[in-house]
Amino acid sequence: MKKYLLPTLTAAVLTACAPTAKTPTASSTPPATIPEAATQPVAPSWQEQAEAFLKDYSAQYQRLYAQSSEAEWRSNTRIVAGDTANSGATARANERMAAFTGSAQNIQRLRELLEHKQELTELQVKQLQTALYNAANSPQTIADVVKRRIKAETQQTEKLYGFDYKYQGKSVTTNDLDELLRKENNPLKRQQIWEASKAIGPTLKEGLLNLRDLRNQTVQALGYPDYFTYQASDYGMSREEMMTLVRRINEELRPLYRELHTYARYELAKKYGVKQVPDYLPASWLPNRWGQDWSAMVEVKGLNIDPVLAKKGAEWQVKQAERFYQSLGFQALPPVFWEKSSLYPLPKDATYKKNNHASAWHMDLNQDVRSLMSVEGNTEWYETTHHELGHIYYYLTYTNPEVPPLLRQGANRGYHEAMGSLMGLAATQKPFLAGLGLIDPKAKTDETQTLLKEALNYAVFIPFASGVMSEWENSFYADKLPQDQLNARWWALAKQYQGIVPPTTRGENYLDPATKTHINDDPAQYYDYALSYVILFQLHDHIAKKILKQDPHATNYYGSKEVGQFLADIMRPGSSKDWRAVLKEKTGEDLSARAMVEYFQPLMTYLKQQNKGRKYTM
Ligand code: X8Z
Ligand code: ZN
Repeated sequence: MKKYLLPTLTAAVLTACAPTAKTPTASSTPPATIPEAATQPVAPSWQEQAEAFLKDYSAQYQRLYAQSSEAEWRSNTRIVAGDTANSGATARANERMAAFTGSAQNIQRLRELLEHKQELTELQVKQLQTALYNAANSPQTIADVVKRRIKAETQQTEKLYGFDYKYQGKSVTTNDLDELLRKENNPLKRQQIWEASKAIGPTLKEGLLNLRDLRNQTVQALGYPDYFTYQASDYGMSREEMMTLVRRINEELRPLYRELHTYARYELAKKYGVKQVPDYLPASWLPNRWGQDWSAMVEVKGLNIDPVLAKKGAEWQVKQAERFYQSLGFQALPPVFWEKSSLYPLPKDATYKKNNHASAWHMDLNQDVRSLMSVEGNTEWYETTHHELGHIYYYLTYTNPEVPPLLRQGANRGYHEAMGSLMGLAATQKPFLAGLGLIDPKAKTDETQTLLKEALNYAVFIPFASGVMSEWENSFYADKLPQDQLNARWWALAKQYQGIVPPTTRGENYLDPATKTHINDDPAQYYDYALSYVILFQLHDHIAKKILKQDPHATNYYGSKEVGQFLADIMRPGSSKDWRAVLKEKTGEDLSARAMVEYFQPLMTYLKQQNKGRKYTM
């Protein structure tokens, strides 16, 4: 999903059209003298005042949001080296947005209205709080800092997605590198591929350090100590509470990870013909640039859909994902999605580049929904396509008259990430694939290997997301990690949480964390994905057992309107309902890794048996 630097107005614009100028404050400041014989107008109640403010505010917010999205879209889909037209237009649109959402008058009015919380409706309070939260991302009391930050973010995006990756002297895409890392068996070549994928790091260092300061300074103006704390507060949590939560999740998955880690070290050493099994996994051995997904290590006979996906092609995958959502009762994607999305890789001879990481956009907080992807026919993109459509259907479902524009968001950010990943999991289970005709339904398949492959995807992700990424960003933003320790800290965390080490020493001349796009353009939020996996297993457990009455390991959601209802009910209120209450109400549970741990429990016996006599190093 895409997150924006949010907005505000210049003083001139404010007086002309800001909602505050039109909102009477008669009840709090009565005129000193009341003209005789004048009929005393009834002062509007706080509820009426909030309503008037929010009506105006939301209309302007939505308009500026759409302009910002449109500019950002262009900046992310057409990256031309040396071009300044797009970045200039994007910076201006974002500055207008910032000038509005962070305006001193808006902030003052929001605070004033929130002082009368007791007299307002819950929906009003939630909107006002959201607007105040948004304001902290661009307070105009420090307009210059905000302006510099907007510029720096635009420049960082250009550097990040304009980078020309080279392998063996030729330009390659990140899709090419990912494919090579999944397939190459020669460890020396693997190391070169991995190193090629990290070459971008140093080019991002100066920009990232600058952004850290600007991001911290921005939110400090409204009283948040640092940018990490600011992002955690979106969940109604302190930084410490968030770190405690992600550490707990990591610990709950740790016994499984320890088995997977031991298993992978021995299996990969065998595969690459290395006699001495290493204590820690060389990063270049793994089929993913950051070691966040090892599922390509295992091929389950009878369940490998890569060949059929390659044959059917990229377009089919997007259409198929849509059909799956439709089968649950969601509507067809609107024409604008097909007309304006950027779904496939650019042609080889394109004179420009585009953002190479998948995202979904709610352009106008209304019906204009688009996705930016580089879909190819393979399992990874098959899942990612389902993931992105999850965002799109979330957007479309909470875009309804009951949900005001300011609350058109996930119950929390993790929910937004969970929906599509859940559908991605469902779309790879055997009964589903058989129903779709993607595999031979009569083929005998090994359930343990299937579960192992899933664990190498979902369980392996947790130490990366809740460990390495979250801890690093917490250090970076909140603890002001010194700039000569950025890479050292990254690899210390990778060793501690993932049991992964770099193939050769990686000094501070590299910046390996910056090769992860989120570090640059989705800052201090990566725990969203860890939480999303935890949530998705909770939802899946409920759907399988309570709705479908199927084994969670072998479900087929296809065509179940009841499953669609269940998901749509979670999506429909957006962020107008408390996220904890939603989970409790829909699953009967609080947020917990219980379902995820239980799902993989049958694998533990197998792994322990496989790992018998092997040396454990974590
Ligand atoms: O970044 C994403 C999505 C963004 S909408 C494609 N994901 C994480 C990642 O790629 O690192 C999905 C799961 C993990
Ligand atoms: Zn996403």
